[in-house]
Amino acid sequence: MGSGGGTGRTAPAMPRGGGVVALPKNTSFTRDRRTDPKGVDELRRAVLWAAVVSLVALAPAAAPAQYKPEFKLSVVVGPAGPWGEAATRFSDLLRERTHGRINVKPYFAGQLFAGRQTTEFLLLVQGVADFAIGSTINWSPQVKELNLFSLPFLFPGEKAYRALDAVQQSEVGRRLFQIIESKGVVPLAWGENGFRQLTNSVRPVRRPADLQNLKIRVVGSPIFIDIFRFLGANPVSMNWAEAQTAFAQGTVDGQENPVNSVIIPFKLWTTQKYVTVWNYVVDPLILGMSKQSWDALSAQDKEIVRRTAQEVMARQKREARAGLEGSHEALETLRKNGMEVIVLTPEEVEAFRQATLPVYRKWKQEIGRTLVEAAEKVVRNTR
Ligand code: X2X
Repeated sequence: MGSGGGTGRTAPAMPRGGGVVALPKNTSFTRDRRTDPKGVDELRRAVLWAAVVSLVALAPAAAPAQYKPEFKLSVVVGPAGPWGEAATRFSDLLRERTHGRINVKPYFAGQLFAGRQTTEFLLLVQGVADFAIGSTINWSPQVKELNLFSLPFLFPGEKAYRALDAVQQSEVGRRLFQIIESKGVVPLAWGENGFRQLTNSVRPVRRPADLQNLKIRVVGSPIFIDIFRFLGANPVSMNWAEAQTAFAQGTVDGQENPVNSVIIPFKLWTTQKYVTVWNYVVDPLILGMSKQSWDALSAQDKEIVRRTAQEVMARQKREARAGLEGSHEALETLRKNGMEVIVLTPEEVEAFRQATLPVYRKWKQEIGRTLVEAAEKVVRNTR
């Protein structure tokens, strides 16, 4: 440090910025720092050096991992309902279990992707979002295999939920997770938006003919445009935030979304009179983490993140299905709020399935025959 001769000033122990860092006793400076700027440099260097030394000395006593102050969690919906509530629960639990090391903040209503919900996956890849509880529909433009769940009527009738779970737990589910991970997002757990049901403000829909010319808002994912075109409707793709304005202004006639996670929390009865329960596609959720953010975690924290994600999303799935799987209780809420609920019979469903077969065939190719056939086999073998 000091270099002999001069006034022999002892350096003060307080660095700029106020941290308390004691300099070694014998630290001295050779120039008067009031008159010699070089002395100031030396002092600064000494203070910095002392700061580094003392930080290193303190390190073992500090928290085992120091991460960024905030981890961002993207969600397309608001805080109400099973989907949004899972975001809050996951954030709270993770903060608690890591003693604040992983401080997650949920960004609801698509704040992080500024309305463009089909870009959520890219935000994760880039590390702009650290986490997302994302719909597989919103991620399907980047992960085309996720269109599997949007193949019309892949999960039929009574066994729909069991068949879905079986597919997710099978080689097909594992393959989908591998594909997602290879693109830069670590999938931690399956959740569920739910089976999507049709609502509209014009007339009850029981047959494909009833959909003729109805203007239906769909997500900006091309398979949905195909499905509704084949059914004779007039599909228009729109982000969820704008869609609600469109319902209120009556510029679209209808939409499709699950009961517990969207229709109820968004009170769609204020703009939509008729619901058709037809389970035409399912919309799983995935709680995923940006690979960049994941790689920065300690092994212990990775384990906590994974366990918490699985726990929270298992509950989320149960809540998304409550009163829908094996019963129709949840539909009562819709009736009570003035909606006319049309539950299609298996024969009525079959007419829609026939009408959408060309879409199924086309998208089976797009997604990949092998993967789709493996899923079909799991569905067939589900009792
Ligand atoms: O936009 C929708 O319809 C929603 C909320 O269900 C999705 O994010 C796919």
